[in-house]
Amino acid sequence: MMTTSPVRFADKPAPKTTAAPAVADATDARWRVADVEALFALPFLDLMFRAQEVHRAHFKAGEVQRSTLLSIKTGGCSEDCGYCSQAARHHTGLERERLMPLEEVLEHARAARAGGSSRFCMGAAWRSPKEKDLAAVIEMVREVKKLGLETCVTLGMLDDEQARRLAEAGLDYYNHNVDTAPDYYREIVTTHTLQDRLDTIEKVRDAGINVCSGGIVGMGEGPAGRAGLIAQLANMTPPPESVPINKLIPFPGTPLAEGETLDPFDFVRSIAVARITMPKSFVRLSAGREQMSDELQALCFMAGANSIFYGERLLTTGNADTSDDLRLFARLGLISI
Ligand code: SAM
Ligand code: DTB
Ligand code: SF4
Repeated sequence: MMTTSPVRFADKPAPKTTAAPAVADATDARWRVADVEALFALPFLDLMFRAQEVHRAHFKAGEVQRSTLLSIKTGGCSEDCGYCSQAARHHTGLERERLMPLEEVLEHARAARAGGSSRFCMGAAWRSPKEKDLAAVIEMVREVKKLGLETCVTLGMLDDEQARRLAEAGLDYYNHNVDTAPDYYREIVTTHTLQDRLDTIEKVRDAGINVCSGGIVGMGEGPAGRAGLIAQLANMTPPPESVPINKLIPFPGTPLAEGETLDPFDFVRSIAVARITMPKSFVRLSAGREQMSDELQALCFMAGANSIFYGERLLTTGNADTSDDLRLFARLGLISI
């Protein structure tokens, strides 16, 4: 599977649309975890070069999609995801809230549209939605779509009928992350299984909704764990249209609050490997951006990230300031799409 791309030297400018063909055309091939680990082990500059080649063969370099996130139902979740501030059993000091009323959601959506976001993502801290709640979310999807925004929701596990109804409402994307490597999943979550997550992703796919699925790095998984996560996503047929790569935000009161910190270059490597193995997917530089320097974010864009969460908040914590983002886009000549 893994081939070495020819190294080009700087005496001649590289032709505009060259890619390492065996890698760029590997969309439908299976990635062995060992091959993905080998990508992680490449010297940083070689990895970045290959990621750039693949990125430029499939996307316009510098174009970055922006999604705005809103927590429509915060806290009090029955699940035990070790990273999450919203699990009822973790003592994070977060107040459990009720489902946000439609009009308040629409105010946020209008502001997101005015700010230039193209997609509005609504997140709820549920294991799975109850009937009354789903009906309310369906109404939100319909109304947000009328504003001309793409819609995404993340509501936990779905059954076939729920996925069908969301599709019928015109939902564009469903976010459901696999979060970590298969071998590591039970270290992080015990109240549901990875198979439960995969079943929901399949139902979403079958209903005709675009899949948004990614994971978190920096949970102590190590390079093998990161390779396992990315191989798992890349081997989906097809891979998710949207792949959020989150850097763990360590919340005091969660089991993962005190873990060792990730080398920032390993975060960049994760983006680059996602780009190489999922050439046609949007790779989103997701949680953790608030703590990243402009230079680190620039490396992530060079590694092939072409989507961000844009807006002052993620779900329960802050995001990079929009004014800083606009300045960074201008400094780097990035174009939002
Ligand atoms: N309850 C739904 C679910 O689990 O799919 C939706 C909300 S859940 C908070 C969405 C995703 O946010 C998780 O799958 C995880 O990838 C990400 N996330 C949550 N807490 C995080 C943290 N502390 N750091 C980084 N990413 C986090
Ligand atoms: C995703 O992969 N990241 C977003 C979104 N999907 C729902 C959530 C990030 C949450 C970060 C921690 C918080 O705000 O609670
Ligand atoms: Fe958090 Fe979602 Fe897990 Fe609930 S299911 S604890 S909201 S990540």
